[in-house]
Amino acid sequence: MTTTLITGGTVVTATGRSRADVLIDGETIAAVLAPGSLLLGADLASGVDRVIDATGKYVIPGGIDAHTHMQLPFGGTAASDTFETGTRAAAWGGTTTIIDFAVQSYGQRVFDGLAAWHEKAAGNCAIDYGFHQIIGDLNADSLQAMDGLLAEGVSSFKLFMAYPGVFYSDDAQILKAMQKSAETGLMTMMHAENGPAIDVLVGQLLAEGKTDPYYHGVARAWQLEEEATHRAIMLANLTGAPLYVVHVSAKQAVAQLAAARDNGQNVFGETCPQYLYLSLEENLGAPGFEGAKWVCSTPLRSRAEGHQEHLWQSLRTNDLQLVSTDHCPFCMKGQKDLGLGDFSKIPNGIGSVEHRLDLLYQGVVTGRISLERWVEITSTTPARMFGLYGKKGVIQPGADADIVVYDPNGHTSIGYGTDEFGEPTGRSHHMNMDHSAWEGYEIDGHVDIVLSRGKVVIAENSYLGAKGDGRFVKRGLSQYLI
Ligand code: DUC
Ligand code: ZN
Ligand code: ZN
Repeated sequence: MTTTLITGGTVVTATGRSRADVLIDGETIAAVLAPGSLLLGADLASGVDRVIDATGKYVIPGGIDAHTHMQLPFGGTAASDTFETGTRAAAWGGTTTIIDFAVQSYGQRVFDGLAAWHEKAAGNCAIDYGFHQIIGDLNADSLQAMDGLLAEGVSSFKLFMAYPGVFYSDDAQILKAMQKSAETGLMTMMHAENGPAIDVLVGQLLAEGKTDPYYHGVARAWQLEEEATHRAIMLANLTGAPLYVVHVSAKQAVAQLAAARDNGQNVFGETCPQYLYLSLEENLGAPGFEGAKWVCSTPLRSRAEGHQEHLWQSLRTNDLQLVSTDHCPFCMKGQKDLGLGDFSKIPNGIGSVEHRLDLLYQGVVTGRISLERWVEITSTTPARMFGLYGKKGVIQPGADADIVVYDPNGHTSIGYGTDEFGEPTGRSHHMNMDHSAWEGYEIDGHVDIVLSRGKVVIAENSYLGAKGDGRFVKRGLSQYLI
């Protein structure tokens, strides 16, 4: 078994920072030692197989992205990252665990959907992975199957109040699923947008000739996010189900979550980097068909209305608990262009799995969140929220050695790699996309070294891992409930 000592760095956790050395034995953290500690001998460094010098750098628990969609069939095509390409890109960005959404499609049995997801991921991942279960056909058989999810290490399921005819659940179905959630302890995850109302607006806009990507954001109005969020909260209140609202983008939806939490309800919310940085005006409203790059649901919101700054503040005050990516990439050519002339046919999704840590670190640089909060919302809370804490999300003896050495003096230039004339831009990413939603973003920081269960998978700007390094992780019930 390889022993590794990470020395000279500042270990940052959700609760503080200190100079410390981290000793790794095989796949797990063996000790966190004060610098110069003689506890394990006077010259520990010469007794280990590998020493990593982290002087001047942060040593943080590996990122946990609790919301990804690798190779998801959606919108008449499939998300362009496979488990192989997407988890490798995640590793490049300091994420060492993803929780992807296994899909039960309409007409399919829940465990057949779950088995299909295992088949896609097994042997292909660069980092560890878990699954939530999408329930896309909530019938009596599905409700019964939900009793068996926890034993499979799947402790959360997602319902959709949007996408009628695809994943949609009506209020009666949601009520029944939430009763099951209250009974079993499984976390109900909710895509909270009023889908039937959105579909009416989509039809009206298209009939008026408003076909550009911008109108995707107009149709998916914040009122319809707020309304669905409120409805989900009230159904959770009635049933006692723990509720986690995914990809919150509207400040009014946050207010609903905050009020429910103040009321003592087990209600939680995530947001995503796109809602913190990007906007309806600048991105969805980009000239021509360019805005298609940023078509995702919930949609990007108006900057003039102040959603972005409100979301940052909500992360600071814990009205929102964590940041995931909702990584669901599609190429412009052959995928997003399915919606040329009809915004409703643009596959919904943005690729960010590689950039979450860097983009959120910019929040530290700009003073919007603390260093500790950065670790909390990108690793520790996702671990606690979804039953991984202790093994993941923390640097302590016995935890998996999923560790990132982050250089606050480093620099990261994000982009696709070539400009519109095919000339190299000097920027890069590793996701399987023909563009970047984050083109031109400059990050004051850099993911230097990434260890996944003790194995160095990223170092010196090289990928050193292999497909199949990542294992399925069984999750327990949420460790975040009040
Ligand atoms: N939203 C997206 O943007 N893509 C995948 C599914 C979803 O809910
Ligand atoms: Zn969703
Ligand atoms: Zn999603």
